[in-house]
Amino acid sequence: MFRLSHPERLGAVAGALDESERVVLTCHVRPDGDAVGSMLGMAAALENAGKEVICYCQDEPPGNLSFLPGFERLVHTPPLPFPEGSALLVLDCSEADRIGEHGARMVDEAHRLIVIDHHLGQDMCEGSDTSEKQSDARSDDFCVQYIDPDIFATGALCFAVLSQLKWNITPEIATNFYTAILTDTGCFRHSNTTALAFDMAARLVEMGADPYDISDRIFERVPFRKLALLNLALDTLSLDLQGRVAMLHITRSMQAQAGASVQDSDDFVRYARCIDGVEVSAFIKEISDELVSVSLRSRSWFNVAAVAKSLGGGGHFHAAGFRAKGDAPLWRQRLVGMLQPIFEQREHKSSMAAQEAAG
Ligand SMILES: [Mn+2]
Repeated sequence: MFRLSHPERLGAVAGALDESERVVLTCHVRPDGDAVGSMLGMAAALENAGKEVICYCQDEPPGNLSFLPGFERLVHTPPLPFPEGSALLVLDCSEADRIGEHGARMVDEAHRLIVIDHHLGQDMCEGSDTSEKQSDARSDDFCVQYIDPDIFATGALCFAVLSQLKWNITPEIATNFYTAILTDTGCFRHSNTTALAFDMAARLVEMGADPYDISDRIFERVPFRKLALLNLALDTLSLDLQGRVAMLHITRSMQAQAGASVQDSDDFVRYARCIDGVEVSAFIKEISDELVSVSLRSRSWFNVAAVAKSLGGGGHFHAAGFRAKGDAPLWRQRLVGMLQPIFEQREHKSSMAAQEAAG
């Protein structure tokens, strides 16, 4: 139905799900629309196929996802000891540690491991073979995975798997997968948006997803306190390095003043990113007296994942982050210092290229 790379892996994952009678579904920590949508969509499909399901995610999802059909399925207590004979379906995540504190043990105790993801992570099948106890007891097909970093959302891979199985896509499932695709493509604005994203979205709308209602519930019901916090954060917005870098931050006292929750500022980095001429943007959030979390975004050529990685974090080329000791003023200064030589190097290279072309 959909043309995707690695059809053999898609087939293996579809087959493994079909064979499993009991499935524990899980995703990454601090779950987003793609993680939750994928999980709830797959849970409904598996249950409709007569299987027993448990949906576990360590952290509470953002409140604006609570309208998703089946949201009440989510449990935050780890299913341990792992239910006998159950498969573990890991969605939007391919590292045991990213599942959370209990991820490694769940992977260790699962009867079978099935991974569907689009992150560049570790090979979970390889990782799952390391303990000796397992290699004897577990067959070759203990772990099957379908990981495609070129695909915009895990929900899209799940949709492809269900299509392969020819399982019925109900309006509930369509709503969850549409949400996964909508949120992970940034409303079809991110660089990962392809014709397939629109194709799948159109099919999901035909199958019962309501695009107006979903957008309304996710993006147009912002609590007032969030805008109060944004108001304070925008006061800190500034440009550096000739307008190519934009930064903003929030302190703990700003959060207290606005009565805001930690999640209320999750997307603030985009207010720095959207400024004309800005290549790199940063949002610094003080999460305790000693600790900040930093979100980095870039527009075109700048690899923010490399910067984040050098500071113990990670992410994608255009979107990355890290946590570090210190406060917001310190990290604003430090980041400018780190970014400046990279911009200078780029300038140097392009002026050399221009000279060569001229001479
Ligand atoms: Mn995702």
